[in-house]
Parts: sequence; structure tokens; C-alpha cells
Amino acid sequence: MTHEFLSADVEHGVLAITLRRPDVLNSFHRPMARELQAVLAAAAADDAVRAVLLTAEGRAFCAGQDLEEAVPPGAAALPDVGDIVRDSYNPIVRAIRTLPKPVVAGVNGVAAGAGANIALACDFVVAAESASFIQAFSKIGLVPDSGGTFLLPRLVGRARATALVMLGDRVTASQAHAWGMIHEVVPDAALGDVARALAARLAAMPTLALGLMKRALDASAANDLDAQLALEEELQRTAGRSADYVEGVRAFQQKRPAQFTGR
Ligand code: T3D
Repeated sequence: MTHEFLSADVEHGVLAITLRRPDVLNSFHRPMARELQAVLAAAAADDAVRAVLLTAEGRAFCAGQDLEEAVPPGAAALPDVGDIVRDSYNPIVRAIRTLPKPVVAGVNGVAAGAGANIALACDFVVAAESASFIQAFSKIGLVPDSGGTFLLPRLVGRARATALVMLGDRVTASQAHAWGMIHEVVPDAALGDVARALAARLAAMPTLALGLMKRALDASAANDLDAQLALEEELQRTAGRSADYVEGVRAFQQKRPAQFTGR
């Protein structure tokens, strides 16, 4: 598969996706959104992919919607912004959350608007010290999309989520970490190595079980305790039939490191 606005390479079980529109801070126009959707769909179907790393080229992670595309200067009519959300962002966020494999975001600079919320939709966010997160929507008269109103209250609580989305202030990586919004902050020069190492570590783990964990954690947002206990029972039954469960127990008994295959 060839791509114009991102690169996608699989190595040692890790699919590394790099957004490549640095001149416009990797903001999304429709072609880049479509390419990311296609790459994520292919990752779901490819057993060779056991973890995904999403990062970006240049000084920013992603500035959200390409505003030149959305409203070309001098355009006579406004776009149906709901259509853009439906066609570009909702499929990306759904693909990340339903991918039965862990996704790591390596946030190398500013992540704004949909760019911030796509990062937060990933299972792990590792950010460079100089990175920042901006719910930029209120600055242009829009509401948060790409799951922001779902994810933020769950990550940081309602009071902070309200301030983030209404005020639209820039949140530094260290503040985001202190609030529990992201997994880790690392020196800028270490971001690539740390994010890759995390993705590689996840890719060597029991992929099927990690995918089921993702399902269970996401379902917990809407389930009561009984429903969640029933779901855990079902998912544990599935995990218990996997080759990696057999391997994990054998490795424990034989006092050796487990060699998981992801199945
Ligand atoms: O259609 C819809 O709108 C619906 C979908 C909504 C989803 C969304 O994501 S809405 C939110 C859209 N994003 C924004 O509002 C963020 C806009 N960008 C910024 O506020 C700032 O660029 C940043 C705070 C992210 C970074 O600021 P700074 O000072 O580091 O960089 P800059 O100088 O503003 O930007 C550098 C270049 O990137 C500049 O181009 P130039 O002057 O060098 O030719 C700038 O125009 C361009 N750029 C940055 N963000 C966007 C963009 N071009 C198009 N779209 C962008 N979003």
C-alpha cells in the first residue's frame, strides 16, 4: 500500500505510522484521514501487526482539521462540518478503540483539536517534554469531537474537562501527565526510542489478551458491576483458550521467559 501523507512500516510486530504533513503541522485533510483509516483497517486484519505506534514528522503531532481545507479562503458556502467529523474523525477514533491490539501515541509536539483527541484515544500516550495539548475547538466556535467529550471527563474529571474544552488553553505535557491524561513524559531527544521500546514491548506480549483487556476497559464506562463481571467471565474464557495462555503457564512452570505469539 502506498501513501502520500503518512508512512506505515511494520518491524518486529510494530506498525509505525508517521503523519507527514509537517508544513501544516500534520493537520488532517480528507486524503490524510482516508490514508490513516486504511492503514488502521489493514492493521486489524494483519496478524503480523501486534502493536501500533502513531507519531508525526516535524515540530508538531497534529493540529487537527486542516482549516484551509474546511473553509477555503473566500469560499462562498460553509461546509457541513458534521460530515467532516463523520467521514474523517469518527472512523479513526472507532478504529483505534476497536483495534484488538495496543496503540501507542508518540506525541512529538503540539496536539490540537482532533489531533489532541486522536492521541488521547490511543491506549498509551508518551509525550515529549515540549509537547502540549490544546482543545482548540472553542477558539473557532466548534465543539470538541473525535471523542474528546467522552474521553476527557473520564481521564481528568469533569471540572478539568470543562476548563479544557471551554477555555481551550494549552496544557503542557507535564501538566497532562500530572492530571492523568497521558502515560509518560520524556525528554524530547528520548521520545522516539521510548515510544518505540514501549510499542515493541507490547508487540511481544499476548496480543489476544491485550485486545480483550482493551474491550473490557472500554466497556466499563457503560457497564454496572454485574455486567462487567459477566463480560470478564466471557473474555477470560476466550483468553483461556489461547495458545499464549498455554505458553504463559508452561513458561512459568519451567521457569523461563514466555515466548508469546499473539494467538
Ligand atoms: O471542519 C471542521 O473544522 C471539523 C473538524 C474539526 C476538528 C478539529 O480539529 S477543529 C480544530 C482545528 N485546529 C485548530 O483550530 C488549530 C489551529 N492551529 C493553531 O491554533 C496553531 O497552529 C497551533 C496552536 C496548533 C500551533 O501554533 P504555532 O504558533 O506553533 O504554529 P502556527 O504558526 O500557527 O502554524 C504553523 C503553520 O501551520 C502555519 O502555516 P504558515 O503560516 O507557516 O504557512 C499555520 O497556518 C499552519 N497550520 C497550523 N494549524 C493548521 C494549519 N493549517 C491548516 N489547518 C490547521 N489546523
